[in-house]
Amino acid sequence: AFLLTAGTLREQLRVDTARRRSPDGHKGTYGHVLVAAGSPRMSGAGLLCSRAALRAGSGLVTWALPAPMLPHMAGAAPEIMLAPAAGGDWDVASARAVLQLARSRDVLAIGPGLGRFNGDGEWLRTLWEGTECQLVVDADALNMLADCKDYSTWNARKTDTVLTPHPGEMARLAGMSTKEIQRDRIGAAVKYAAAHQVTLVLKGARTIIAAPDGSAYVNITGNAGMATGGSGDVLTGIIAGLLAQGFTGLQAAAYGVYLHGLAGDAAAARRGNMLSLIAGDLIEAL
Ligand code: NPW
Ligand code: AMP
Ligand code: MG
Repeated sequence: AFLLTAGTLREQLRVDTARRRSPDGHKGTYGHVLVAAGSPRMSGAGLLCSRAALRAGSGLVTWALPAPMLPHMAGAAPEIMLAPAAGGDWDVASARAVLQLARSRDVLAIGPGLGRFNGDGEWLRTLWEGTECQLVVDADALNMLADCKDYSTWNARKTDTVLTPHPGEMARLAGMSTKEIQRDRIGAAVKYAAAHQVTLVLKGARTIIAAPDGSAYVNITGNAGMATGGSGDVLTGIIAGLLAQGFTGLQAAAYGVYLHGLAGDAAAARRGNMLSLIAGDLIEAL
């Protein structure tokens, strides 16, 4: 595995870390992210994810959410467009609505704060197989995936897929214990990414980014202040926002993890301590 530094990003991963907005670019130039996340008790996860996608530079962000949440979220972040995707709470039928919304978007990010519901495995399969968007799968959507034991037989995705498990989610995906995952983080990430042809981000101190081709990177930015509710939801939005601007799955995952950690370091420095860092600070520090 390689250490993930600015040099590695530029030279090995071909990420132009100095790139600027083109002077005549418009919001359509920088991609459109659709976020399907949040539920009544975890609305913040969807909001953090959507705001992070905007701060990472996506031209437009639409947040698909259950209709009853819409009046409460309107005004929470005026830059984000809201799209009702379910009549009540999330249900299996809402997959069709999300799929339809995704048709005119570039990236689909699913999972933060979604919760679980009847038929959620079918919900996930409909989006996994049906969308041509680049896909970021996090949180509850990872738990759905872990419960879909036949998912290796699903139609292969045509665009890049990024999975962002923390060690607990990784343990569920791999059918191992959290302790076993932590004992060999690089091995677990590399094996899973190659077997399922996805880019896998195994989070936690020293996040691992593993590519479908078997290569892997170890991130060294970030600090323990980021061990706070919602910081993973922010990472999902950052990676989605980078994908929208044309980065590949591996580039967006590696650059996103690196920037997420740098934002955490900057936010802790600005605050004077890491203990009081909260997830929203990461977004402001981007
Ligand atoms: P243990 O105890 O060590 O075996 P869950 P969640 C493990 C939403 N949120 N190193 C650890 O397992 C999310 O988006 C909403 C080692 C831990 O007990 C999800 O939808 C918020 N182990 C939902 O909540 C803010 C680690 O995993 C277990 C580890 C549930 O997500 C908060 C917990 O994982 C949250 O983001 C590490 N670094 N990290 C909102 N404001 O709306 C995790 N583990 O059971 O998957 O629960 O991650 O809290
Ligand atoms: P989640 O558990 O999904 O909210 O994700 C937590 C995020 O915070 C991930 O990006 C982790 O890598 C990051 N994080 C948590 N604890 C630490 C730590 N001790 N050092 C660095 N990053 C951390
Ligand atoms: Mg999380």
